[in-house]
Amino acid sequence: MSVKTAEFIKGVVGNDRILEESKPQVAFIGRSNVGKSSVINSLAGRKNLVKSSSTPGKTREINFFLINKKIYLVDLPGYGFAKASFEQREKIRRLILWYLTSAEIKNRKFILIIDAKVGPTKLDSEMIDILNEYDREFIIVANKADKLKKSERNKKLKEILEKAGSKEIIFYSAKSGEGKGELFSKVF
Ligand SMILES: Nc1nc2c(ncn2[C@@H]2O[C@H](COP(=O)(O)OP(=O)(O)OP(=O)(O)O)[C@@H](O)[C@H]2O)c(=O)[nH]1
Ligand SMILES: [Mg+2]
Repeated sequence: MSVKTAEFIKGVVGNDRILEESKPQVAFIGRSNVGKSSVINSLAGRKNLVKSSSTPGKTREINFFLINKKIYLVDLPGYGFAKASFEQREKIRRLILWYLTSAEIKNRKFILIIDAKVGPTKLDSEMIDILNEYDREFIIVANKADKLKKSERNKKLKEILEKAGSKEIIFYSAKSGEGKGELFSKVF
């Protein structure tokens, strides 16, 4: 498959008919600033389909992007943005949990993005627990792998596997394009 069309459809903060559509949804979830928007752009082969920014915490809605008129890539707001107020963080946390636990969406999988260098944080581990609890299908993507020395890889991989359980991990770099083919084939 190749990406022929990629378009922003809408941002939602609660119930919406888009959730009940039968098209598959692939949702990107992860800490603020981990590179969710950049990963979506790199997969779609578009520089600015999703706004990525050096100011974290910009995305506050659940944004839907339609690829080739048949599959949604879903950009969730990032959790754990330290500079946001408690209320703002709670609001985002509730929104993520609402989407994650929502039963209407039938055909859906999750791409959990973590920072390859930092490894899974406490909040990432919590998210993994919730995904497992609700029996959601997910893949872990370790983004910003370009920041990792080759010699650090195995150690990091072991650390991530330990904390995440025996899940599949893809080392990825939205910057260099590493891992793109592998993730692409899982998403589409
Ligand atoms: N070195 C490196 N930097 C990256 C990579 N992916 C993203 N970044 C940078 O990380 C910053 C955050 O990227 P975003 O894609 O906006 O992150 P996000 O997860 O969507 O952030 P929020 O929407 O705020 O939650 C930007 O400055 C990107 O340029 C990567 O693979 N390697
Ligand atoms: Mg973003």
